[in-house]
Amino acid sequence: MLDTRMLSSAIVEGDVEQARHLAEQIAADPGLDPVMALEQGFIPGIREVGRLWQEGEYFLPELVQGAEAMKAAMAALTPRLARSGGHKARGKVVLGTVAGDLHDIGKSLVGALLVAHGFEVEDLGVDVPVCAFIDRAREGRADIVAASALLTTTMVTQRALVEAVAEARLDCAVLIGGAPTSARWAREVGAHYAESAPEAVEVACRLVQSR
Ligand code: B1M
Repeated sequence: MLDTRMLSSAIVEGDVEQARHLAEQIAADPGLDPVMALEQGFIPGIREVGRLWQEGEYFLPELVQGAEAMKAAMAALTPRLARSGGHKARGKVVLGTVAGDLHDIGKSLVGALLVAHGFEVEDLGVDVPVCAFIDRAREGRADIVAASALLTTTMVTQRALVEAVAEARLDCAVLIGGAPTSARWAREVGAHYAESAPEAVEVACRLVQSR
C-alpha cells in the first residue's frame, strides 16, 4: 500500500535519497500506481515546499533541495511510466518550458504522462526560445506544441508561440499550461489549455483524435 504522507514528507524535507528510494520501490512494484504516487504524494509535497517558501518559513536553499528531491523521484518513476505507454505512437508532441523560465518539474511530469499514454515526446527542456519550438515542430512534424510557464513574467511568451505557429503555417495545435495560466488566458491567446498533467493527456488525446 502507498503511504502518500511518506512520499510528501521526503519532498518537504528535501531528502533526495529517501525520495529516490521510495520512488524506486514504487517503480519496482507492479501493484503500485506511479501516477497516484505522483498526484497524491510527491506533487502535494512540492506544493507544500512552495507554500512554506511563500510564507517565509523556507529560504531558497530549502526550495532548491525540495525541487531536487522531486526531480530524483520523477527520474526513478519515469522509466516505469514510459513502459506503460505501448509501442504505437498516438501522436508527436514537442514540449518545453518557455524562454526565461527554468521550472521543469510540471513540464517533465506532463512529458512523462504523455509518454505513458503512448505519445512520442520531444522534450526541449527549459528556457526554450519560441524559434526552437517552431524549428523542432516543423522538422519533427509535430501534432502538438506544448509549452509550460510558471512565472507571470514568462507566460506572455505562450502568446508569442501561438502567433509564431500561425505565422509559420504549422499544422499543429498549441497546448499550454503552468501554475499562473488559466483556461481564460488560453482562450485569450488562442491555445488549448490543461490545468494538470493528467488533463494535458486528455486534451492531447482529443486533439490528435480530431485531426
Ligand atoms: Co519558483 N516560483 N522561482 N522555483 N517555484 C514559483 C512558480 C512561485 C509560484 C513561488 C511562489 O512565489 N509561491 C513563483 C512564481 C510567481 C509568479 O510569477 N506568479 C516562483 C518564483 C518567483 C521563482 C523565482 C523568480 C525565485 C527567485 O529566484 N527569486 C525563480 C525563477 C527562476 C526562473 O525560472 N527564471 C524561481 C526558481 C525556482 C527553483 C529553481 C528554486 C525551483 C524550480 C526547480 C525546477 O523546476 N527544476 C522552483 C520551484 C520548485 C517553485 C515551486 C515551489 C514549485 C514548482 C513546481 O515544481 N510545482 C513554485 C510554487 C508553486 O508552484 N506552488 C514556484 C510542482 C509541479 C508539479 O507543478 O509546475 O505547477 P506545476 O505543474 C502542474 C500544473 O501547472 C500543470 O501540470 C502540473 C501538475 O499536474 N502544468 C501543465 C505545468 N506545465 C504544464 C504544461 C501543460 C499542461 C499543464 O501543457 C503544455
